[in-house]
Amino acid sequence: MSQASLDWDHVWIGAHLATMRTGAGAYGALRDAALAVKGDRIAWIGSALEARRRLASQPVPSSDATGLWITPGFIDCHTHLVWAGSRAAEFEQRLLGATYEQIARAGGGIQSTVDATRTASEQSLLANTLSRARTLSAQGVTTLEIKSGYGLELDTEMRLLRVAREVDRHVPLSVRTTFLGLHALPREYAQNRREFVDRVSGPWLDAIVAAGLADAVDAFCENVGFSLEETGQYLRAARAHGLPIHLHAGQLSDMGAARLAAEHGALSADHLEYLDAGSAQAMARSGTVAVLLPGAYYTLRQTQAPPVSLLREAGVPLAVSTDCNPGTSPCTSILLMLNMACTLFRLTAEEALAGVTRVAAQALGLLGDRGSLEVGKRADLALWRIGQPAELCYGIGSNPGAGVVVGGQSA
Ligand code: DI6
Ligand code: FE
Repeated sequence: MSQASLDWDHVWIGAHLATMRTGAGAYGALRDAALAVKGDRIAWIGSALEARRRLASQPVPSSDATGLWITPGFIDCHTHLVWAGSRAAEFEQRLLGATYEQIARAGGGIQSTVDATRTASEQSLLANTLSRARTLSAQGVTTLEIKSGYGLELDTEMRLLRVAREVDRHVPLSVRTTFLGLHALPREYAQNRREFVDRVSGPWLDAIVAAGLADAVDAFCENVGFSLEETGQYLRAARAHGLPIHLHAGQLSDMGAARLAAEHGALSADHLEYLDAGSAQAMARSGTVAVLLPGAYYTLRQTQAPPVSLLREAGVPLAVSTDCNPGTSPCTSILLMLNMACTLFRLTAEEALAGVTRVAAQALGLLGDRGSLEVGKRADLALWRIGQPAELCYGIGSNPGAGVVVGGQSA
């Protein structure tokens, strides 16, 4: 044969691909297609016919994927996956009328999870976290961001980040870690906010960076969290270390946090129920992604949805994530988030799907490497038994997952 030898390790033949490439039509869809991998990269994308023609002369291990859809592996770009204990009692209090803010101010809320987490062993934290990560993996998640934030003392924060870093040794996905240093003011600093913020922004951050435990930072800039000034101090310290920034912004009130995120060139500003047009434009200028978290909106029974049309008009990319956490989004279903992003926030199905693939990759600073099916990108795939991509958003509680491929390997 004159044809150059096929440099493929494996090829999936016959599937429809939702490549999620921009400018390639709805969902970047390719029907009756084939996708080949070499090592951990996508090596070739083309028609099933062409793949079969090439294989006729040069056999390569292949899978018949006829009737399946393949999307980029899902990216859950905002989770607080490592915690101990349960907040079911708080859920019951809220059913009786207490608000999230009232519970937080009375020393419950995040502080109660901190109490349970500080006394939990690394082993039990890992077991809980792996169980959550496996549930996400079964729904097509191949990249998972995990924040710390339930330690609020250096040792425990480091333990949470170590557990997070351990997850991808046991579950087929890759993890990005975020040091959420300013999540809540722990009780022992109740009279000493200043000292806490100084420590988190100084020696704690230094130690976490030195140990290589964080890929990014985050803070809860909110009336029950930290002020603009406190958050700004922390973000400046993070930038001095060269760490990318995410920010919980505009979840319960508009304090100007999204604008602060934009000023610091943040990768993402997350939640954004409370956001004005000027801040949306600032985010667009700085290339900051809006991460929408319908699970928290739903759990807190909020009534003001993020201003999606403002964000669209400004040209801010929209990501979608679980926010998996024990207080406001005890949710390990990225598929349910797709549904809620559409039903509660009125995203189109294609926007929602982009929000857990291409745009979520951008929110983690990984767009050049993953988030769409393109030659050269990481071979992270999710396989689905569906007739059309919108079914991923339309179903409630079903899971049409037919497996994932992570770094070129079927899992
Ligand atoms: N916003 C949230 O929704 C979670 N953290 C945050 O900053 C809630 C965390 C919790 O209530 O445990
Ligand atoms: Fe969160």
